[in-house]
Amino acid sequence: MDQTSYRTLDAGGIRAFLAGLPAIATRLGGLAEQWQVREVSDGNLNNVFLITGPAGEVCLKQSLPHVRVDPSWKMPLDRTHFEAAWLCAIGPLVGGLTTEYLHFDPVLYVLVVESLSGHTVLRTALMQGADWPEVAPRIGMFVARACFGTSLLARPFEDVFDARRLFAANQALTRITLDLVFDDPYRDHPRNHWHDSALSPIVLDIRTSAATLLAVENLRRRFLSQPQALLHGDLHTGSIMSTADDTRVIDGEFALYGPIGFDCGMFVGNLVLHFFATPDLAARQAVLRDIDGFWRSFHAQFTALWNADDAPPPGTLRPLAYGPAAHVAQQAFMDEVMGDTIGFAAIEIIRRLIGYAHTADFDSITDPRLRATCRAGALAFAYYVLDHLADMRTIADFLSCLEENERKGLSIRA
Ligand code: SR1
Ligand code: MG
Repeated sequence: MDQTSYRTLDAGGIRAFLAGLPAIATRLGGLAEQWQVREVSDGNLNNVFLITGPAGEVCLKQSLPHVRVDPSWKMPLDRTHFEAAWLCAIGPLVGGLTTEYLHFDPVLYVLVVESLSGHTVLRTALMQGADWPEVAPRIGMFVARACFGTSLLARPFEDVFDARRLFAANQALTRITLDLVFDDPYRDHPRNHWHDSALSPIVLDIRTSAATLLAVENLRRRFLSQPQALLHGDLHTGSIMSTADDTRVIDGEFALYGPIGFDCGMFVGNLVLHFFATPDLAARQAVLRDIDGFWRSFHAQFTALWNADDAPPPGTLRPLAYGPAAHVAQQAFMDEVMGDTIGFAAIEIIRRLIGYAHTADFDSITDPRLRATCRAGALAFAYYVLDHLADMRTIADFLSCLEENERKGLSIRA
């Protein structure tokens, strides 16, 4: 393999690579030999490093030819290419709610971005008891701006179709989502696992409920056939880094054109996982507040952008009707996104409990019986939502159902 071919970089290789990028070398300052290279790989797929110099710090992410946590699971390298393209597409739209793009190398599949080492992964912060009421509304704003700005509502169809073609090639990661989120959990598959036998009867119920399976099929089809906007594609609480005052969405490697409610639902589903994993009443109330705050912020920002343009950019879909009819059509669209959000949230909860990729939320519960009860509560809630999806059309319905669970849960935990 010659020097122009892909190779997995170690600390020495990273120093040499960055030394060849004048803008980044200047940002780090000093000499390459002085730069500290620290591996911080945390996700399932890639190697991630923080590089610190006398003047500054950057974050470097490199695709591996396999899943990082399972080298036998081979994977094409192009995911950092799609993450770079996502970052360049949404960065100008979201007003500082993501990380700064610095460089992409198409041979090494290396992406260099601003370091966020002063921030904490939101899932970790929640598990540590952080209560940051502004974070969920910021994520609502992020999704609204990124989705509106990449949709037919803001751009000529020619631009949108070009972007759709680009991201339609992100097939390896879309396949992961299709299989791991929408398919494996609903049948026997060696990648599935769950820790507590208390979940087994609920898994059986899910897999034998016609209403639930039809809801999943419908959402699966919508995931692939409703290219409404450029999505993050994996917007769980591990894809968000935050402080109390500053929130950034990272890790857009799963980016694709899809239904806006998919990003909303992933975020809401992961908040619900935290709801069931925390023994603290105030923290559970904070989750209810955050889901409500997220949706209100998303809805307000998306409709404000939609209604703001007195003079829409040339080539975009100018309104043909104004007044009440237009309002009804807009409301119908937002309701559709809300219905998708609820369904995708339930699907995300299920796959995080019985599929391949679990989350750490429940690991902080030390009592095994309580941990099993909490996981079973989350799974039963998601099953209930999917089984009653036709009746659960609003975020208020969804929150009422969660509050009802809270009342029952109190007696279980006592
Ligand atoms: C093999 S990748 C498994 C999961 O990790 C990513 O973060 C996505 O959530 C994916 O489903
Ligand atoms: Mg990720």
